[in-house]
Amino acid sequence: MSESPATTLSRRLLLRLAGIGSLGAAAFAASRAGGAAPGYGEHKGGPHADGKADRHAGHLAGAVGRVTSLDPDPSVYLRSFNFSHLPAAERARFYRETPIADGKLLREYEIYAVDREIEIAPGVFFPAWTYNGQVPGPTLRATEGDRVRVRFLNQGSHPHTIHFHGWHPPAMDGSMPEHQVEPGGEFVYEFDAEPFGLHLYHCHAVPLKRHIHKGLYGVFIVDPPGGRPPADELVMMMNAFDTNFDADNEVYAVNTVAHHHLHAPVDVKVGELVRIYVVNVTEFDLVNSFHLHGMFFDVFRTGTRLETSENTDTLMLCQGERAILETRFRYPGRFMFHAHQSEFAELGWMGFFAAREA
Ligand SMILES: [Cu+2]
Repeated sequence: MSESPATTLSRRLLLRLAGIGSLGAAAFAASRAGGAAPGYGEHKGGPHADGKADRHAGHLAGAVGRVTSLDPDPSVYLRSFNFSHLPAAERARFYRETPIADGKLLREYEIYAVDREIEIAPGVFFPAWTYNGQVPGPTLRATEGDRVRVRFLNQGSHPHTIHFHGWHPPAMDGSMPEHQVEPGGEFVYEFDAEPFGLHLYHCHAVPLKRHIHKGLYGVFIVDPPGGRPPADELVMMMNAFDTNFDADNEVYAVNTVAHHHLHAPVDVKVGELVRIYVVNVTEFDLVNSFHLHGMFFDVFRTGTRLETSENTDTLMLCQGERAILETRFRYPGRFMFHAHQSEFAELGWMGFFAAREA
């Protein structure tokens, strides 16, 4: 959290190179982008008669330009559960469900680790380690009491594991030296899904902070036996990237791509129940937070109770903590959401909801 002058310099340097942030980067980026309007909002800067960019343009926060590739697309990840974004035939390769006793399901997954470069901000490519080629990994979802069987194949260049949060015996923990799956190897994790709640999974090979922050993490949702009330459901992983490997993050986001939801607001309907599964996996910073403008939400910490414990507009989460948020949009229009750590917001962790009349 505290920054040495050298750290600050490297962050600011990267800001300029990436065209992110509010500190004078706008003029640089506008010239690079052929004068396209930087960032977002109604207040657009433009060239003055003397040819210099309007200094007000520098007041805008947000990534300038767009990433060249959205694969995977954070807007798709947002509402994808158990590979639901894939065509049926392709999905069946990675996810199958089979009825077993007492109305429960056997849920079988194929998860593979693979090295892959991903674009996390315009022009900023990160050499990620991924589950199934995506960061975060696919969202896995079961109902309490279901049997979960995950075939894990390590096609990456380093030893990896999958460590699930939830009840399971030690042999399924994916955390000990003997649990490491060597490149080319595989392992089958199997356990009953419990307790109901919002959990996560991540690699637990050493050094742990490197394996997690490189991208090996995903969301694991366990629904209560009776389910939750119908809602528009969204998954948001608060993550960040140390692009110069100095154990400090340069780019922040929900779902990997800096400021993605400034350009592609999250569509929601006025009056409809919206449920957000928020997980913090941010490495190197002690806390992260979720702040929503113009409204409040109910909080279900770890999702392990059906009664809310809190109603707020700002939620703080340590690494590994998570919470289910529920709210209804009262008014149509744009609502900003972001980390309440201003620096994180300016470095990518900021977006919009766009609420429309149903
Ligand atoms: Cu790993």
